[in-house]
Amino acid sequence: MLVLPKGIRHIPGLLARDDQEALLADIRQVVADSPLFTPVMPRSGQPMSVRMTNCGSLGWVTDKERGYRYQPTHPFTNRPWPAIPDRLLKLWEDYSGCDLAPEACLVNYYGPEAKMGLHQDRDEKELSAPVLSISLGDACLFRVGGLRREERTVSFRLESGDLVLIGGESRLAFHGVDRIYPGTSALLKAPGRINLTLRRVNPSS
Ligand code: MD3
Ligand code: FE
Repeated sequence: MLVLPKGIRHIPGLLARDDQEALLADIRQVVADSPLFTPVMPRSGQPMSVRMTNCGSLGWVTDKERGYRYQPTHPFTNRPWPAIPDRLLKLWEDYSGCDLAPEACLVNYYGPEAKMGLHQDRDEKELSAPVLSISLGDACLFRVGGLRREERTVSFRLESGDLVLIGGESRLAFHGVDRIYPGTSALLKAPGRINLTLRRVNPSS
C-alpha cells in the first residue's frame, strides 16, 4: 500500500475528459498570450528541460542573473500575465481550503523526455496556503520525500485529470518528476504533459 506523506492529498481522475478538454482550451489561450519560455538555473545558466509560463497577478520566473522569483510580468514579452481562468479559480475555491484567491498559476510543459529534479518550493512568502496541482496529458512518475533531501521518498503516477493538494507539513517537502510516460493520454496533440500549480505567494496584503 502506498502511504503519502502527511499533508498531501491525491485525487485521481477528479476531472472528467470534458473538463480536461475545457481546461486545456483555457491553457492554450494563456500560452497564446504568454508564450512558454525555457527557465534556466541561477548562476550556472543551465536550461531546465521543462518549459513554463504563468497566469495570475504574479508568475514564477528564473534566470541566470536574478534567480528564482515571482514577478508581475512575462520575462520576454514584459507584459502582465493573463488572468487565471475561472475554472481554475473554482477548483481552488472548492479544494484549497484557503480563503484568499491564488496569485500565481505556474504552467509547466513537459515534452516526452523532460523531467524535474528533486527540489523544494520555497519562493512563496505565504507558506500556510497549499499548492494545488492539476495534471493534463501524458502520465508522469512523481516523487515526494521529506523536509531534507536525504530522506526516503515515495513515488506514484500522476495521470491526466488528477488533482494534488500539498499543504501542512508537506508544503516544504522535496519533490520532483522522474519521467513522463509518452503515449499514455490522447488529450494533447503530441506526447507530453502539462502541470498547473495554483499558489498563494504573499500573505493577505
Ligand atoms: C510536493 N511541479 O512546479 S506538481 C513545480 O508535476 C513542481 O510539474 C511538479 O514541482 C509538476 O514546482 C509537481 C505537485 C506539487 C507541487 C508542489 C509541491 C507537489 C509538491 C510542494 C511540496 C511538495
Ligand atoms: Fe515544485
